[in-house]
Amino acid sequence: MALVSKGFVGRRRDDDGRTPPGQYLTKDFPVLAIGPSPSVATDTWTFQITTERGESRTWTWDEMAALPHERPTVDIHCVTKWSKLDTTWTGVSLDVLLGGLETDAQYVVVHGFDGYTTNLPLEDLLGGKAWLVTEFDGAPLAREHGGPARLLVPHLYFWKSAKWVSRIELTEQNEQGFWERGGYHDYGDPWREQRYQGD
Ligand SMILES: Nc1nc2c(c(=O)[nH]1)N[C@H]1C(S)=C(S)[C@@H](COP(=O)(O)O)O[C@H]1N2
Ligand SMILES: [Mo]
Repeated sequence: MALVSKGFVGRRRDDDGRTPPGQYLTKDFPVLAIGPSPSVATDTWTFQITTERGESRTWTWDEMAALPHERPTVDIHCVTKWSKLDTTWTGVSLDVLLGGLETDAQYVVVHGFDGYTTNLPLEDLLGGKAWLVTEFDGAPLAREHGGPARLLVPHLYFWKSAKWVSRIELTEQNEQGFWERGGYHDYGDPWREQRYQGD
């Protein structure tokens, strides 16, 4: 009698291989932050991009709202090991915000209104891979998740997606942010399990 175990052919997962190594899927949306959520009013909100040459661009809430928006549906992966599939956001592509900027910078430091910082290569904000988002699931982004506006960089661990985003600083050198100084990885690719420096 042939004994055929499904285990031999690999257990089929319902995620089609969309869960990076070491991650589990959740339907919840956990909240993680280094401190209390700052209160950021949209009537005084501004978002700024500064370059290594000392140039800057600033948008008010209404100016940001007037830009073309996209509605990406993406998977997100937190270094604390939860992943969430098919999350839908509304926001402005970083390609729009960075377009035509004169810079030789290869890195960015992203700043939040709570004093949070995180670093990544400039390239990872370009090419349809990153958004400044103001809605989750078709509703205004909740304050605990970074409302009124956060960065969304879903191809990297979620700590790179700065909540309450205030400024993106273009830098020539790689300058570490809050978690990166604390030992987390400078790049943070979930598919290569780049959780900590040296991974
Ligand atoms: N401004 C700011 N952004 C932040 C953080 C923070 O403390 N402050 N925490 C980061 C971390 S560690 C994670 S995992 C995600 C969590 O986002 P969530 O609370 O919406 O799940 O936000 C990231 N962005
Ligand atoms: Mo995190």
